[in-house]
Amino acid sequence: MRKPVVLITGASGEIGHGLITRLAADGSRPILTVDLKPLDAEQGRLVAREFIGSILDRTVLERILSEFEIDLIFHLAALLSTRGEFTPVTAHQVNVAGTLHLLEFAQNERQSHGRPVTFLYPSSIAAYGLPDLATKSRAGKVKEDDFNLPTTMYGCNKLYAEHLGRYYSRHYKQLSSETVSARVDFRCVRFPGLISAVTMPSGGTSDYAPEMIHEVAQGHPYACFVREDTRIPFMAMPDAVEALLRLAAAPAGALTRQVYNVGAFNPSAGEIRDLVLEAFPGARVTFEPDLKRQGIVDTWPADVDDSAAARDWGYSPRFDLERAFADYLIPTIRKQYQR
Ligand code: AKB
Repeated sequence: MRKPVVLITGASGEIGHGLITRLAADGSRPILTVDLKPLDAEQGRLVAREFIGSILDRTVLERILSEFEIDLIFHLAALLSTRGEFTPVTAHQVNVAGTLHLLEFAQNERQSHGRPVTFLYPSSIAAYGLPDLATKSRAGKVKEDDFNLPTTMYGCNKLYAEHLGRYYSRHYKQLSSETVSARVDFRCVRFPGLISAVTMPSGGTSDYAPEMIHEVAQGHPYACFVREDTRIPFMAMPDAVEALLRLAAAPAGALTRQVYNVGAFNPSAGEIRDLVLEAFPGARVTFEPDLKRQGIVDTWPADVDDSAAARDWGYSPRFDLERAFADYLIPTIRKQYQR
């Protein structure tokens, strides 16, 4: 039997960065990565093998299938909500066809080595679509099965990919003459906006929060593209990585759902500005809403109900808003830009 391996797609993105570091420190499985972009040199040294290529290219996945026994997959590759609106067909290809390839790959691994394959999928608050601001403010903490009417290509893709995961794990080839006894173990978290102290996002619509902090820390003025009163949930990146690892490690019997909300804090853009100015007095932050991007954020919930994640697998974020700024974001970002 070959040693079980973990596969990360979209590994050179923001979540991949934190996840590789954590998985490498844990050392329980060799790490394989797939991304169009190479990992940075430091991260590259932490992985057993790095495949540079597209998840849409079946030959990459076929090579991996023939050489490795994968029992854990973090499928992170995606085109985010802002970028997806400029290239919706490409977004659909990457986010839906790409996910289909990975699920098929996971099912093939499951059948070929016979052991369980856990498939971790980060979905998003973009899977929600609240019809107007009055409903958004009345809705409060939104539950997983409410307001599932996304307005972006990315949100539609995420919601559909959740259903694909459910299909592969519960109903795959249900009419086949041969009984399919072994299916993929699909588990999904719906992330809020993520804020990392070490990487900058690109192509998302929740990017105003991390952009504001990183730009100001570099001494640049920042014009925020949403209104000051805009409110959506956010989370510090270490908690996002921890959530994926915790859900991956949860006993299957404890899980009552396949898709779980996770949240940590939900400041308005104005409250984020206040914390940024506290840390960097004299910085210049203005609000110059882009009405179209604003329209997207206005359909996302002001908060999420993550009680199912807390109950089933002990989800509990380490960082609330104050801690995220005081203990993680500001000290790490300061150090980074002082270098
Ligand atoms: C985006 O803004 O598209 C992402 C997300 C909220 O999923 N950060």
